[in-house]
Amino acid sequence: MDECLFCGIVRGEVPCDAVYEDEALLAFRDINPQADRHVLIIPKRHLDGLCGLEGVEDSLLARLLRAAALVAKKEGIDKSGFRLVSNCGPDACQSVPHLHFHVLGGRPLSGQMG
Ligand code: DGP
Repeated sequence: MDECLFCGIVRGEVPCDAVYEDEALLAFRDINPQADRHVLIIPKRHLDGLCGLEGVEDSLLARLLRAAALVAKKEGIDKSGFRLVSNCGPDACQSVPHLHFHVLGGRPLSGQMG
């Protein structure tokens, strides 16, 4: 997946403002923030999205979810609250086909989900 934007970020070819990294995951600020705090969490390995998880080890998926709480704490929004979103496919406006979770917070968010 050489042409994948987020794979380019993982390889360091595309700059990012990283907030957390380990051997499996990278978290960095969204280039177009939709909230005061808006961080993307991605697996370093390319996965297309939520519908491409067949055969993916559960431990990686658990790490992604745990990283959301870690990032929220680092961003100082674990107590005030945050939202975790993963857009999947065209109706959800997924624009980058590399699995990612949005961590959004830092202000009261809309009660509307769609
Ligand atoms: P989605 O629409 O759910 O696929 O979210 C993709 C997000 O990726 C979108 O909120 C904007 C963000 N994004 C796109 N290009 C870049 C980039 O080059 N750098 C960073 N940091 N974020 C990007």
